Amino acid sequence: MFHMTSADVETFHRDGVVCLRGVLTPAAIEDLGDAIESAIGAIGSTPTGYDVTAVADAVWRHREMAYGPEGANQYDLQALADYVHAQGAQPLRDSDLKAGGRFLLDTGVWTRSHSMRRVALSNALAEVAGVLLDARHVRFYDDQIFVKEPGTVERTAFHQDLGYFNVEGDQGCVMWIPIDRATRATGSLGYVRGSHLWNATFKPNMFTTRLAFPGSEGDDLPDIDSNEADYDIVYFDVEPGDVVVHHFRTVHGSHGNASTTQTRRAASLRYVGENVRFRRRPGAPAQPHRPLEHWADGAELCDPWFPLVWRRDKHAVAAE
Ligand SMILES: O=C(O)CCC(=O)C(=O)O
Repeated sequence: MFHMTSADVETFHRDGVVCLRGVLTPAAIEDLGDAIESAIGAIGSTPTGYDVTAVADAVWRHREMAYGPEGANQYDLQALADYVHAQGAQPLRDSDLKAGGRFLLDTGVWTRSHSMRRVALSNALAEVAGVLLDARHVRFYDDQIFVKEPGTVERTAFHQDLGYFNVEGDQGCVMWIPIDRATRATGSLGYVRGSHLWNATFKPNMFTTRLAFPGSEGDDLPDIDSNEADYDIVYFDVEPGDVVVHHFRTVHGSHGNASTTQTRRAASLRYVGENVRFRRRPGAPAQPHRPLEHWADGAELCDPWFPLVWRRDKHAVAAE
């Protein structure tokens, strides 16, 4: 079982991010690989799976194209495209790369995949969250998977995760878990050290452009993407098995994938402590994979949609 040191905890509190090496077992890496591959295979037939590259091409290159995919309904892509054009927003691309790869994402894969559930609800990761968040208990909030194929030019605009989540509070972390080797040039995440302490909640942006979602609330994030040198940004060279944990207020983003052979696949798992409450955030992405319409602001997350995965007194509990 992975042993976290007090230096790891201190780094997380100071920087808002810590890279933990060799956390996952080979079986867990294989489970994540299976979950990611089946999510990729299902893009176009689930409510939350998107080929971001195809959408970006439709928005900025071929305006007459239909905004697919057919089966996804998390975003009203036509309305977003109209908003992007009305605002004159530009795509965020690594223009020096030879294009060819796709940026793919999906959300809530754990609701469909046993393999994802095995990893996301495991004691190993839940305990890491519990210790870093100094929590009495930990609930799993949700997941996303992010894939950048070789030659993906789309960057992930710098952003803060809290603005995308329907919660309020401070006890939250996100584990970015690559199952392929990655560096800054091939899409490893960059984190602005200390940004979790900026005392701001930023508007969620659309990832492929810096533009915030229409109607979203919060502060405007400065243009970090064009001015990386002005910020203290750390990129980790990662290997399968590593887990990079950031506070859900830490600002982060990634470049495209300059590799010509190596895909960059990652799962992003989100955990919250007992102080976090439900809060419907205007402009945050819809949640078609789970029924949250009737939730009231301020409600505790005591519900199987936010499985209890760890308790300090018991160390581990079976998921509710
Ligand atoms: O993998 C990416 O490019 C984005 C991941 C991300 O923003 C996250 O896990 O919060």
